[in-house]
Amino acid sequence: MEGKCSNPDCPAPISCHDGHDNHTECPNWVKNNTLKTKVPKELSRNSSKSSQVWSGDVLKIDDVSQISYRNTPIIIGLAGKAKAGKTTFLSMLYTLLLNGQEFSNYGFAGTKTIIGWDNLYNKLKVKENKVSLPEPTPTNYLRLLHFALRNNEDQLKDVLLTDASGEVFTNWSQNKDAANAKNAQWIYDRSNGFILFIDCDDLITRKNSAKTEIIDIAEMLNNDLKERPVIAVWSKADLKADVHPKIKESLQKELQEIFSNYTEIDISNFPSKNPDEIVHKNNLKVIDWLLASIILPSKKNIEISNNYENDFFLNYKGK
Ligand SMILES: Nc1nc2c(ncn2[C@@H]2O[C@H](COP(=O)(O)OP(=O)(O)OP(=O)(O)O)[C@@H](O)[C@H]2O)c(=O)[nH]1
Ligand SMILES: [Mg+2]
Repeated sequence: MEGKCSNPDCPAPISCHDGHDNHTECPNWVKNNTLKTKVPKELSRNSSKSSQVWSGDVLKIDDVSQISYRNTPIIIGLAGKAKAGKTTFLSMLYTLLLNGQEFSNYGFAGTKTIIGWDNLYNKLKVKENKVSLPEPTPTNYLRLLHFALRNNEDQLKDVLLTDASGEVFTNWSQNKDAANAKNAQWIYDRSNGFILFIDCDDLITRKNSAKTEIIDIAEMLNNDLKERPVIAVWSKADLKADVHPKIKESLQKELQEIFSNYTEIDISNFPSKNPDEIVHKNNLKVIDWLLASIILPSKKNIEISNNYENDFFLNYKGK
């Protein structure tokens, strides 16, 4: 098991400093390795309420402990205005995995939200340029979808992807403390990285007003971001050629100025050929980039160079 104990002198997970047979039962370990799930009252009253019993359905805020008991999950926050393509992105991710596509450094190792994924998959029916799509996410919803992923070193990573209504992000970008923005703030406080949705369709129809809304969300994201990575996705990129070049360039420039740990990519759910890079590859690359930015490779052993190469005594390191 991975993780680190809150007691700096403790070597757990190798063994427990306080003598517990199982280090995961030690309060010092739990303090560092259990996701804090302090829930605002209003959130737990609405549809985020958990059934506490594993059902395979999407997880609610109160259910996070079903995942966090084994290691601290990586939470990826999907941020963007209404109809920006957030839920469809999730549906497409699962559809691609079902069709045998893979993340670049991680193998799919299971999910606790199989019913939730299946519901999304069944709503996204791709038939030759015609896609039937999910309904708008209700404003009081905060769903979490889960993947367990395994890397080449056989380490398990739990990943949770958030799905909340775009309306709450627009409210949040105006006032992060607003009562109707709590789900967005929950996502902001807990996510390890973010996907910021840029809706090409909206940029075509609403032009600068659409751009301003994206910048507002970006600025609020940047408010207390620290080093957390952000990937901007130009969603509905099948339409990107019709976005006015000046809007495209200025938006790109402004986002680059706002964020430091940042990249961008085009994604779509409408393939115009088979395979179509922006559909079949880029949706997965979004997660690849975030995981690579969040999970930094473990530090190599420090190599100490010395100037005693010819001195056998000073070079002796024991056997
Ligand atoms: N052209 C185009 N339209 C798309 C694409 N993906 C989604 N759409 C359209 O965008 C609409 C909204 O997609 P959703 O995934 O529901 O958007 P959302 O961000 O989850 O919306 P909220 O839940 O309301 O916040 C869909 O109903 C489609 O009409 C795409 O790749 N290309
Ligand atoms: Mg949605």
